[in-house]
Amino acid sequence: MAISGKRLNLSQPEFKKKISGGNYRVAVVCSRWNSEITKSLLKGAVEELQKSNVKKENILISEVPGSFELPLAASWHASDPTVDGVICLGCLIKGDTPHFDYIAQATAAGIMDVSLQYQKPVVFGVITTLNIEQARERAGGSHGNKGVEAALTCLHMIELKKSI
Ligand code: RBF
Repeated sequence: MAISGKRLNLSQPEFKKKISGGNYRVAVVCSRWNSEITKSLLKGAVEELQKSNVKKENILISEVPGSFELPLAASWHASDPTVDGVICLGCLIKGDTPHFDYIAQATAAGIMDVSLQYQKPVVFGVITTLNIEQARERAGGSHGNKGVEAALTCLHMIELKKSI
């Protein structure tokens, strides 16, 4: 999708909104599978939170083995009343067997369930690509960094919730 001939990307100025996250507390759950990619997503997300003044001590980072474990760890954080939002980061790369579809579907549905159950933003920052090159392009390459976008989405949704 494109805006003015450019690819749609949530970290573009059109989508950026100045948010003062000084009092926000955000959990970031990051999958270790394809860690070359997920480390970049994590770096992007944490830097973006800090740019919006979220304090270091209010960024709670947890690691899980793979994307399939993201919803459970997200629910542990979301159940904490002091946590305003959760960011889930992972990277699923399509292989020769159908595992990709099962894991991607379960992860996406699980993350949405947690969000609705706890009435808090639980952001889907999981890259699902056909190969590692496409993943690199979305983890700090030509398509931006989806970790940055996940952080912006989380901040936006926390602010929206507080305003409603
Ligand atoms: N987890 C990911 O986050 N990304 C993957 O690309 C990925 N590929 C997997 C492929 C297979 C065949 C299996 C069995 C697991 C894979 N996982 C992957 C791990 C999965 O998310 C989970 O951690 C494990 O299945 C244990 O519950």
